[in-house]
Amino acid sequence: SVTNGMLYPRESESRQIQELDGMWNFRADTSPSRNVGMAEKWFEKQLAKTGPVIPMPVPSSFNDITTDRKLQHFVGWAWYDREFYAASDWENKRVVLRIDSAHYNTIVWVNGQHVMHHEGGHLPFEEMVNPYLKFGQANWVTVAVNNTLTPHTLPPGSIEYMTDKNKYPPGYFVQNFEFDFFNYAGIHRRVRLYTTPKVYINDITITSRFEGSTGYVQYDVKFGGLGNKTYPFVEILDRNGDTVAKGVSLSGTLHIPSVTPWWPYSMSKDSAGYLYTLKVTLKSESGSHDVYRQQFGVRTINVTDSQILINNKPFYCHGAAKHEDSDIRGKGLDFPLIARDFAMLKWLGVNCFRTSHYPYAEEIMDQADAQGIAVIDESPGVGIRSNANFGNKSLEHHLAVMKELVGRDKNRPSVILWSVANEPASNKPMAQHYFKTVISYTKSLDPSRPVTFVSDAEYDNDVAAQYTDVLCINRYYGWYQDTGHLETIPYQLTYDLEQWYKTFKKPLIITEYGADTVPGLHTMPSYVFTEDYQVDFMRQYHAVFDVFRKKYLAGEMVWNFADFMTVQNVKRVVGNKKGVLTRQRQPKAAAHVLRHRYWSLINETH
Ligand code: GCB
Repeated sequence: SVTNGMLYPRESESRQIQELDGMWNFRADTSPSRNVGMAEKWFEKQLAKTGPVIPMPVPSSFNDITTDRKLQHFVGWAWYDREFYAASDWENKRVVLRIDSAHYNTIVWVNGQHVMHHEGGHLPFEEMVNPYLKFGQANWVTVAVNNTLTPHTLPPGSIEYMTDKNKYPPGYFVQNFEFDFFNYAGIHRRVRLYTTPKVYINDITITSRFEGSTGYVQYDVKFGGLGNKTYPFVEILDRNGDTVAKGVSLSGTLHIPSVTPWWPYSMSKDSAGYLYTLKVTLKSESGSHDVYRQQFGVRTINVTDSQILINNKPFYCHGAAKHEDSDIRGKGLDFPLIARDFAMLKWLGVNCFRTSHYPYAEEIMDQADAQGIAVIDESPGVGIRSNANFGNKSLEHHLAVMKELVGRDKNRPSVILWSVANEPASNKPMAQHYFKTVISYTKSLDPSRPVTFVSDAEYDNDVAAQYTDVLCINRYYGWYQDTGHLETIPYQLTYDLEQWYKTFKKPLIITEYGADTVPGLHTMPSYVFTEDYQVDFMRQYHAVFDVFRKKYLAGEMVWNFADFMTVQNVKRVVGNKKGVLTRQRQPKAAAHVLRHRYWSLINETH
């Protein structure tokens, strides 16, 4: 049986890629019903023939590209289309259209014919398009993306119509949600066509461990296409491209003598981010070959009642929570931004980041693997707070999303922990069954990694933390509570850490602490919103962390790596300013404090 694997599109001697990134035609359906495009079937002809279009870059959020306030805050169907050619010699191949992510609900047509439908942003989807293509001719692809959030989407939200004619213009509505970042939308990541032979490698799963100096690599290859006889050949290549192990079956265990384990860069200077390649060659009965190269690392993750162990050594996470967010492109994939972020992560000495609050682009995850930075891989389960978010329909969707996420990232050595949600209402009784189910399902998908969710509840009312392997909690003492009173931080944080540990007996990570800081504001003594306050605030937390990291504190993660956009709100000055870097990725004063601390911790470890 073939369920679609989600192998990243990679070129090989048997696979070609055709990029569809660039300027697409774009039209937002701003009609009062928000549904004229669907009713008029805009996909049946080229978009420019249905009405006015503007050029829109792919990948990018559409919100901040133009000067149009309506488009910035648009909620509804956004339509994209463009032309492309399908080479005539592709007829004998399998041609797949892959969208790495689009937010939120997406329908795709090729030459006016329905190809696929996907619910959920932040994760890839694809379909074989041979039946819809005109080979050796021009084709066109239409993508309609709707960013409307409902109580059952992840993240959830709702639309509220304001009908008081004395207060609001006709048709006025607001989109409500309980998460603190701008609901950017559009085709956020790359769009590609790729080809494979008709009998093809559909999925590869790799897990690893080592004993002494020998690495054991368990692999499982799934193939797709007609015929049931295949002749597989697998080999493991080291970093230099030398073959270190071979096999001739679809699944098995290969041995690597004198293996080099994958380490975070904070734990090893020489083998940080060491990646092997599993080269899979699949010969079919008809003689065609498919070749795919899957990178992986050899490493283990274990959790005791007070520590996270990587390769049996304690790992202390000194990290940051991030966002996919920047000027103009919003959540759109951007290579210069990725490179800059990793340069700044290393400059800061960050050895671990959380993909708050949704799965990040595969190109980002590739860098974490290769540069040796650990990742807490989070699902888009953020803002699950109202009763309507805990029903069966929501739960089913959450499980489906976890399956897509684990399917996409399962082979990544950087991923040390799955986070199924951020700050759900885990103090509500209904959260117990919901998270018990999501966490145990995630463990069944991937028994090799610990699972958590991030809590903002209290040690004495959280009903879901008991199901996690690692406790993750967000705390804002001296910010949202006792604002400006730095002297309360050590008392409240110490008491809290002690109580959580006493209650659950699990390693603990403070996954968020932070203070909004407008760059350039200074006062002495420090005052909230100044750079000086962010520095003083962080020093209070760090003193407590230093006591507890010798016990059961397994990590500290500042909120946030960089400033990011939010909805307009009286608590937010053009977005959330808790970054230690500005949105343009330049340091505030606190960044220097963090850098000093994190690099001392690294030097302690080395
Ligand atoms: C939190 C949320 C995060 C917010 C942050 C804040 O607890 O997890 O998404 O941005 O607080 O700054 O309020």
